[in-house]
Amino acid sequence: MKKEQTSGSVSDQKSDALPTRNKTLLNLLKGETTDKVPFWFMRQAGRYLPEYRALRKEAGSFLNLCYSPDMAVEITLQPIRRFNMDAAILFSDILVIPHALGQKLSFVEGEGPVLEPIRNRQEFMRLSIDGLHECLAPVYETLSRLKTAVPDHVTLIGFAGAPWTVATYMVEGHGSTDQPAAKTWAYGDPEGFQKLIDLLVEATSLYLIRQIEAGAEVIQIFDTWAGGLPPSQFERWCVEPVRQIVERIRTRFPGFPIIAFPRGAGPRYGAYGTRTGVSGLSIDTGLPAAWAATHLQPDVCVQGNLDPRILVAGGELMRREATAILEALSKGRHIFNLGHGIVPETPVEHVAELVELIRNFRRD
Ligand code: 1CP
Repeated sequence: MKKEQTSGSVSDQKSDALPTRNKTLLNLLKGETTDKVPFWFMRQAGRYLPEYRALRKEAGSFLNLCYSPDMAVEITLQPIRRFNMDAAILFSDILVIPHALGQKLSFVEGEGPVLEPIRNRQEFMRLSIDGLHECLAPVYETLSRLKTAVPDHVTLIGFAGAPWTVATYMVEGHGSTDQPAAKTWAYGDPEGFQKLIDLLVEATSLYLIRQIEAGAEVIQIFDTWAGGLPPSQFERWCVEPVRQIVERIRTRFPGFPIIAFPRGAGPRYGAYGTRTGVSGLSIDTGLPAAWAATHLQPDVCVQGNLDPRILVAGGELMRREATAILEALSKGRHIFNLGHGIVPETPVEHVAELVELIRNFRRD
């Protein structure tokens, strides 16, 4: 279990020196600067790796992988063995929360997640938080094993989806680019939709606190569909629920490092960071790194933001774009990452070349 801290100040966290000694990424999030730029890649474990595809075939179902600590530990470590990233992210999915709340969920090969949709107050009554920890116990077990299995310099990241993004899948029943069903409910019956968001805030806070107790050293909150909401709705459905989760985690673990990824938030990234109080902001592909350097880096650590499709293309374009991002963010705290998750068709050799480029970069 993580040591209780009495105050959230940066200097207090630094007194926790032993376990964080070599962890560049963790120390950066706690306010230190380094000449090396730490890196990891969203969705770094997954279908672009032949060793992942082999295990996935063996497991039969994707949920089986998430709920089998042996396999989940192995998959988390696969990209670390190849590329020695500065962080390992727990292998799981954001949709285990709806599953643990009682929603039917399956992952259809080549199609993605399929859920039995919850579209109104009546269908909401099917959900229950009572079995949450029992269903998610294998995830906690995975983290506690990873805590000792990851190399010393590697920071262990736990994660969850933000309530808005998770709700879009729960209401839609599958992935979508414009979330029509979730918006219909949120705009037509905001009080009813609020009940779903409140349940997700509660479940996600309890889940993330358990992840930290099991060994997660940083938490990332994925809000993949934040950018689709108009400014008038963004505060209520994206900012406020994440602010509450951050507060719940920090009440238990003062100053705990949390990164948020409000994808597509554009100029709202700044207020989002201030209002939620997160330690890091993961910026998407569309946000200019120079804008982030001016508007975000003075207050938070910035993570990002190479286009995953540029990693697929590779070559001179990749080298130029990656170097431009490293330089634009070199005056403040920066974790190199992609602007969204690695896609399955990414050549492994391109990842290896990018890793070398990041490792050889030094800020002046
Ligand atoms: O068929 C397979 O093998 C499953 C593919 C797969 C994988 C490898 C899914 C289904 N999820 C994952 C792992 C996963 N998902 C991780 C593991 C850790 C890592 O290596 O990064 C993480 C952090 C996620 C997070 C996740 N799942 C997000 C948020 C981040 C993002 O990329 O936007 C979202 C939106 C999901 C939902 C989901 N799960 C899986 C798929 C294919 C999707 C996307 C569905 C869609 O909307 O198209």
